Amino acid sequence: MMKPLIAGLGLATLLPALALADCAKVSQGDLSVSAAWSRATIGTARPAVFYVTIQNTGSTDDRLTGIETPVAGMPMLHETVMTEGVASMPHAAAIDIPAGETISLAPGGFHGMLMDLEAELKEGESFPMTLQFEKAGKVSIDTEILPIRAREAACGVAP
Ligand SMILES: [Cu+2]
Repeated sequence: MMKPLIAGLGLATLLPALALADCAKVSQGDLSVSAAWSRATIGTARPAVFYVTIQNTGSTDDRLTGIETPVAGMPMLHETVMTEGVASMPHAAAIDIPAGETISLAPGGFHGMLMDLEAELKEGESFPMTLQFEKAGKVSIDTEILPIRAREAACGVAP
């Protein structure tokens, strides 16, 4: 009878103090959205990036169809594709979030591209991002602005 309790607590309590802080997580319906991060920018001339992890714990596929944020006039979904050694970033109309899977928007793959920045993104600050899903609807999450050379989220994603 104690088993489920111990298993549930184990992950959180056994992590050493040095482990990364848990990412903020927003759940809605079958989806959990966490580890939203971006990079600081120099000025507003070039677009900023947006990365996030989306977990679908349900039995129905969903799709991320768009993103929206007050910090950018034209946020878009992109995919980084390598063709014969040359990287390009075609617009992604939607990103599949299959049932039972965890999809990450991460450097080198799918990402949000924040065009028409309203203001410089400053390291240590954060901004709201709203993700639009086909089935789960809109989910908003706070996006951490990491250093300009950051390669991954500054927090751990709970499984
Ligand atoms: Cu891009």
